[in-house]
Amino acid sequence: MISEIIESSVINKRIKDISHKVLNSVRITPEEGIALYREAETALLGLLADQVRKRTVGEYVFYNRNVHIEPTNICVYDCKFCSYSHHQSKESWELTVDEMVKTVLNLGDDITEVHIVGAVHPARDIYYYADLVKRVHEARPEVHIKAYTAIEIEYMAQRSGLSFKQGLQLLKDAGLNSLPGGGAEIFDDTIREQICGKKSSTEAWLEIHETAHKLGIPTNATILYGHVEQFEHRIHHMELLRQLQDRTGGFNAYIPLKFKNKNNEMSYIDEVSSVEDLRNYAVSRIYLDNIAHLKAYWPMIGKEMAVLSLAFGVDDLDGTINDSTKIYSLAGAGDQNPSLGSDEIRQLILKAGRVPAERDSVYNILKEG
Ligand code: V47
Ligand code: SF4
Repeated sequence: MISEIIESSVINKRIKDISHKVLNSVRITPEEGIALYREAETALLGLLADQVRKRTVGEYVFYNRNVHIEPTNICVYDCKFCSYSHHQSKESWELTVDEMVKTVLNLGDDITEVHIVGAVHPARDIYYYADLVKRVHEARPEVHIKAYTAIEIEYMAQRSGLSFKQGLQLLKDAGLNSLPGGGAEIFDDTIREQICGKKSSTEAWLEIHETAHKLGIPTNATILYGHVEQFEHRIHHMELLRQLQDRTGGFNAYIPLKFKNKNNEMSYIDEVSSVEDLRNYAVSRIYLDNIAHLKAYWPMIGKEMAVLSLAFGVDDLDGTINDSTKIYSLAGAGDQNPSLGSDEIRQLILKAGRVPAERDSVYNILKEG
C-alpha cells in the first residue's frame, strides 16, 4: 500500500526519491530531511516513520515506572522559554537531601527509576550532587538513577574545578546510572543567544554526553522545538546527534520537547499545531536512523496526542509519573497534575493496536502485554 501512495501523482519526484531511500533503509541527507519537513504530505510522513519504527523496535510501545525529583527552582540562568525557575515563578524553593531521600524511601516498591533534574543552583557543587545520588542509591539500591542534565553537570563540575570526565566519574561512582536529555534546546549559537543567552554551548552539551558514553553512562537527547527555529535548525540539531551516536552508540532515546508558551518571556510566540508535532515526530524517527527509541513526553503534549504520536514513529511514552514534575504544568501543558498509572498507560497503548512493554531504564522488557 505504501508503494502505491508513493507512486501517486500528488507526491513530487524529490519526495518519491527520498521515500524510496527510507523504505530501503538508506540514510537521508540533511537537505532531504529539510525537504521532508517542507514538502511531504503528513500521511506519507506517518507511513514512512511507521515503517522505520517497525523495523527498529517492532510493535512494542515502552513505558516505565518512574518518579521525578526536582531539587530546586533557583537558577543561575534565565532562559527566556523557562516558566519554572525562580526568575519567572517569583517563588524560590529548594529541597534538602534528607527530604529527597525521604521521598525515595516512601515510593512504592514498583518504581524502577528516579529522574532527578532541577535548576542550576548557584551554591551547589558536584560533591553536593554526588552525595544526593549516593544517599538515594543507598536508600533504594535497586532503583536506576537518571540524573542531571548536561547544563547542571557543566556548572557543578566547573564550580568544583573538575573536568567533565572527572565529574561524571565521581557521579557514576556515587551511583548515577544515566543522564537525561535536557538542556540541549537547539544546537545553533545564534538561536541559543536569543532564547537562553548565558547557558552552556552546543559544544559543551555534546562533549558532556560523549564523555558520559565513553564512561559507560547512557544518555538521552532532547530538542526544544516550535519557537524561533527553522526546519534547518532542527535538522542540524539531529545531524549533530546522529554523528555523535555513530561514534558512541550511547543515546537511548530522542525526546522532542514542544515549546509551551505560558508564564515565560516567550509567551508572545504562538505554539505550533498538533499536526506540526506529529510531522516533527515522523521526521525525527526517519532522520535519526541510529537512535532506537523516540519518546513522546506525555505530560507535555497530553495523553490523546501521545497516543496519536504512536502512528508517527514514537515507541516510548516515558513513565507513570505521579504528579511529580512542575516543568510543564507551569509552562501551560494541558495536564496540570500529570499522573498516569501503568494500567491506564497499558490501555492507551492497547487502544492504539500496539503491544505495551514495561521497560527498565535501558530498555530491557520487564513485563509484556
Ligand atoms: O531542557 C523548559 C524543556 C527540558 C520549556 O531524558 C521546556 O528522559 C517546553 O529534558 N516548553 C527539561 N519545554 C526536561 C527534560 C526531560 C523531560 C522528560 C524526559 C527526559 C528524559 C528529559 O524542558 C529543558 C527544556 O528544553 N523546557 N521550559 C517550555 N516552556
Ligand atoms: Fe534554569 Fe533550566 Fe530554566 Fe534555563 S531552563 S532558567 S537552566 S531551570
